[in-house]
Amino acid sequence: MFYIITYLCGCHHLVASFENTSYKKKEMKKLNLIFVIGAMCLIGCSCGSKTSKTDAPKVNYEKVSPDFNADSAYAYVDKQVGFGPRVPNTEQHVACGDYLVSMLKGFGAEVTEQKADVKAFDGTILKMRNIIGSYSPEKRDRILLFAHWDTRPFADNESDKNKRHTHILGANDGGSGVGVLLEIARQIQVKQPGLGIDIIFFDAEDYGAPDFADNVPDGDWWCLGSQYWSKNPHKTNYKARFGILLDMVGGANATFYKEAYSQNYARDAVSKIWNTAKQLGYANYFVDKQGGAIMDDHVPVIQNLKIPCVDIIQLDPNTSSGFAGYWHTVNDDMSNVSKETLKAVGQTVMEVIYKEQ
Ligand code: AHN
Ligand code: ZN
Repeated sequence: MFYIITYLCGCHHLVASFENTSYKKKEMKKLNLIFVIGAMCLIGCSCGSKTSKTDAPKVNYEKVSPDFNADSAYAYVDKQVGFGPRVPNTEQHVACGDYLVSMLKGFGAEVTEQKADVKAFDGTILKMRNIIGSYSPEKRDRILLFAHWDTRPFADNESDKNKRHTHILGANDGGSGVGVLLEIARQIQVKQPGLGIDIIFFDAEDYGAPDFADNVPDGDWWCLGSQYWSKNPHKTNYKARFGILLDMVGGANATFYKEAYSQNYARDAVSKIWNTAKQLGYANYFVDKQGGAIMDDHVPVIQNLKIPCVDIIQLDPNTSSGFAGYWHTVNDDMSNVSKETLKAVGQTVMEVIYKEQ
């Protein structure tokens, strides 16, 4: 099987260099004091909660964003999965799309639906539906947040051939990013960040040609919804300072490496996100290393609208696909969705957007 994921940075040698740093006395005192306060806080925290040491937010960092509620995000993922697979041209897809529109409206967003017929690799005409929720649409300075909401019509990574035509549930691949963004929408309604925010749920991301398909014409068959929107944005001259794509952000113990297109085209935004995650105590999830290049919804947005975009996507260097073992299988269900991961991603993204001036 051909995977678009390519590990551009195959340098697995860790360069651990401990510099011979000489601190001035005053700075040493300051550090000691911070250490003592830090230790006291840690003792205090460990008595009162079960938060693990590595996941505990850094004591010397004061977050500015509201608390992201992972129970709420989890419930939004579960609700989507409850519709069944959300494959374009199915009634479950229509029902889930209606739910997403009503949720964004309920959270006070200005909602635009973008419907179009797009052609899939096998000639099928897909009734595509991009769903856009805007906050403070009058503001010029904006941040774009996006995720795909459709799920794959093939479980083509199943070892059992008979299962490869099954529509997948897409709890992680389809549900998780949308669940996190719905919770962020709920939070924005309560407290507006300084910049305008657009949340886009892209359709038809995951209808790419499976390996078992014959005579697939040349073309870009993935990311059909984001290709369409980036060539026909809902507002003329649409611009955003940067974009953040959430794809497969619910897996237990997920690792988010710095995806290569993001690193090349949105280096500053990548640094912002990974540094913020570290400050919040989520460095275990947001690994400070480059990952492979993934053809995902951020690529058309970068190419067609020149908006620097970052893909937060779970990469696993230990699997042959580069993604989680249940990726594009019938096992992408709620059992693989972790509230801890949703929290790490949701809080990090919220902190980034509320910090932005
Ligand atoms: C490919 O592997 C071609 N694209 C990765 C993007 C993707 C698929 N995200 C979810 N499913
Ligand atoms: Zn997928």
